[in-house]
Amino acid sequence: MTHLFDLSGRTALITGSARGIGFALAEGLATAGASVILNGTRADTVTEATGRLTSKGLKALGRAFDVTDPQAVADAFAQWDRDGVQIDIVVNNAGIQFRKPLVELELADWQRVIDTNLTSAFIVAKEAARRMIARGTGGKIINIGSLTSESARATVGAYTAAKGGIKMLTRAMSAEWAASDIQANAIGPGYILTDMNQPLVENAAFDAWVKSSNPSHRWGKPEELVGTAVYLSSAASSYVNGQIIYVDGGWLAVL
Ligand code: GCO
Repeated sequence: MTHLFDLSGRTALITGSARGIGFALAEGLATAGASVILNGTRADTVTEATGRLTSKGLKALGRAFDVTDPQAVADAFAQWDRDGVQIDIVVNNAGIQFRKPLVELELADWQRVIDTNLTSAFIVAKEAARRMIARGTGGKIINIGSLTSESARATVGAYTAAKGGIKMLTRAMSAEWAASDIQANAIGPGYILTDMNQPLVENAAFDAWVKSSNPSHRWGKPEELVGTAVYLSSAASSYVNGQIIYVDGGWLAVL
């Protein structure tokens, strides 16, 4: 039965994986047998993160490139083509947060959040899916959503719009790619203990709100997302398409 979740022989690209949720998912997929490719915008942090995985005997490579830049993404895939690296799994995790009321939000900041959190998923998945379809090998696309894929929170309007878009882009991908045996799904993390959320953790009122708003009465840990990522990356989810699985302590399930 465990072979269902075995990722041996698969290569997974995880965007935004030098830290936080992305790094935890890269480590988890590698532990499940995948060869992982870490990504970030800075070569030094990507190299450091990659080294943390290889020092544990895990199969990991790193490549720093800007996932919002179509040419940089095309160049990365072209290099993997030349190197004979076949990307079987893509985790579109790259994301930023920018907290400001909509009436004060500058267009440039709106665009930066949309580009990083939503458009990059389109750019990267398009390059991967074109190759998966041409090879006839199928594949896995896992987009990282959010509670804000479902419900809005004031002051994170651009992020909410992007994460809502992630849910529907995931369904659009499944509409077009399921026939090619590509399963496109999403994971919707709850409030997770990450660097991005550290200002919220340190805010006593916000911390109390998070703990009172989900029946588990606690923040989640990045490694608690790994099981769902392995499931959606594996043969165990071969007939699952267009879904978003919330890993949120039960937040969205209860009043
Ligand atoms: C915020 C947080 C959230 C979480 C997560 C919740 O400012 O409210 O950053 O956006 O990161 O997305 O699912």
